[in-house]
Amino acid sequence: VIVVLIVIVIIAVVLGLTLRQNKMVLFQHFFICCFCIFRCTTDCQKVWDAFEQAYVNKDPCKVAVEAYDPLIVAAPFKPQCNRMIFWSKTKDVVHGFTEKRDCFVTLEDTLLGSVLDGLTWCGKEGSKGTFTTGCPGWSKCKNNPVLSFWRRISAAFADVACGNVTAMLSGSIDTPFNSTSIFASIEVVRFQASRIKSLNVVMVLQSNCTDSSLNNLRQSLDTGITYSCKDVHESRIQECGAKPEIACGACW
Ligand code: N1C
Repeated sequence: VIVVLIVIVIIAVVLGLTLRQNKMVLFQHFFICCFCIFRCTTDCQKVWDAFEQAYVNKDPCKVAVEAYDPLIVAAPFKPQCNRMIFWSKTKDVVHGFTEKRDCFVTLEDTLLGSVLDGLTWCGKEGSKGTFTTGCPGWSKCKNNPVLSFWRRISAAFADVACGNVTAMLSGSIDTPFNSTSIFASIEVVRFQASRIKSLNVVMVLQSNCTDSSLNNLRQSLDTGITYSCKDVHESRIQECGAKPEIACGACW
């Protein structure tokens, strides 16, 4: 037993040092481990390869949204009818709630979304590496590996949306439904009436269901999808998060 323990400690130390020395390796290991923990049946190497090919050996300002198509094929989204929640400028409120109650699924609760949320990565022309520093910021160029990734997986998530779909928007900004947001420009336009019954907007942070930008949302919706909007006070969201006896459908 002692010998086995010593061997495990040595392996852990060597692995730890290697990972610390090499951020790229750390990134890959983190990614693959997360995939494996998340879904043991996923072929992690296959998913990692599909992810890498999108940006490796490329100018980090020239990564098109379509570069991630093979990644979606390798790790497709499963439809979760009546449970999917979209958001714009309300990430913290949404996740504050979804962390406590198992009512809704956000993109960050899926395999790809959870593993890459909050991370930065890019490649370099003439290099096989993945870099986590020195990557172009969003203001520098639109076709960067991180933004193209979110644009591609947001589209794939919206493509499988079905049943009654929820969207949490912020009433405390000038334009709750902003045409430049990923929600407006990529997700809403992909909602299909053949799959989706209703889009139910939950307006948080300030009442604003009467805002004129929501007319644009109604107009963007595929004919046949019912629209509704409800102003919901923060205290109600917190109450629902704290009281599992309140049914998901009765939260708002
Ligand atoms: O541009 P947004 O919001 O309207 O995008 C949000 C919308 C959600 O419905 C999600 O399904 O698009 C999806 N999405 C994410 O899940 C996500 N996680 C992290 C889009 N973007 C996501 N991010 C990062 O936040 C990413 O860096 C992206 O550009 C921002 C967009 O957030 P936003 O402007 O509040």
